[in-house]
Amino acid sequence: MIIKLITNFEKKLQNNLKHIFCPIHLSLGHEKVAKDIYDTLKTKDWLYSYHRNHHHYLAKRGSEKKLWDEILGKKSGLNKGYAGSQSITDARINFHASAIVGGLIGVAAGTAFAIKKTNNIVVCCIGDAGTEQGVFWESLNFIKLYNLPIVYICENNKKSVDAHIKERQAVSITPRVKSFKIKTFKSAKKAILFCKKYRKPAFAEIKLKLRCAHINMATMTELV
Ligand SMILES: Cc1ncc(C[n+]2csc(CCOP(=O)(O)OP(=O)(O)O)c2C)c(N)n1
Ligand SMILES: [Mg+2]
Repeated sequence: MIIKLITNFEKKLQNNLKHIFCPIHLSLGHEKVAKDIYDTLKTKDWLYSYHRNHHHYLAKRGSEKKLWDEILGKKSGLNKGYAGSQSITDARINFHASAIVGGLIGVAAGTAFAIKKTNNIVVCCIGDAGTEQGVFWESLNFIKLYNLPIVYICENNKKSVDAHIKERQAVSITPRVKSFKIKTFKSAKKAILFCKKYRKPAFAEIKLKLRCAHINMATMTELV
């Protein structure tokens, strides 16, 4: 059901590109992570996302209508049409996304520190290129040191724009995360359930294939 909602939403965007003047990163192929988020996270749990975020937002039970209007730059949009697709925020459901690769990794760790004594957890989704930001490794040290209730989910589609992971990374991601003695998983759902039960940090690397272009963007000629 949620997977279908996401797939239909993204395909509808693909069919309306001529009305969209912000860059959009569709999540076709990434839906299974969204399903795990939908099945496990509560409204008060925190979800941080990145430029490819529509599936995360809809899985957090965000408003389909407000997201649609936002991407179309309307006043009725989630952030009054100012955020576009990439940097959306919905404080009502503790959801934030950023266009900056790795931009919210440290914020997520800080949030986990702040909410440690509540019953809620923090989930932070990143792409494989997110692990190439130094803040990711600094944050792993921090969350392990303070044993924080946070899950980093890496959606590894092996690509950073057009660069394949083999051209960018010398060593696989999960073994490096394991060296921090953080529990690692291949399933987002299992990682989230572990974090909820033991209130300890976890990491999940999900290998995916993106089933669309990296980005869709109206050309400058269409804009003028
Ligand atoms: C700090 C920073 N550097 C570069 C970019 C340009 N950029 C936008 S998307 C992207 C690729 C990101 O790849 P990944 O995190 O694996 O996510 P994917 O698009 O594959 O889902 C890059 C380099 C950016 N947005 N922010
Ligand atoms: Mg990628």
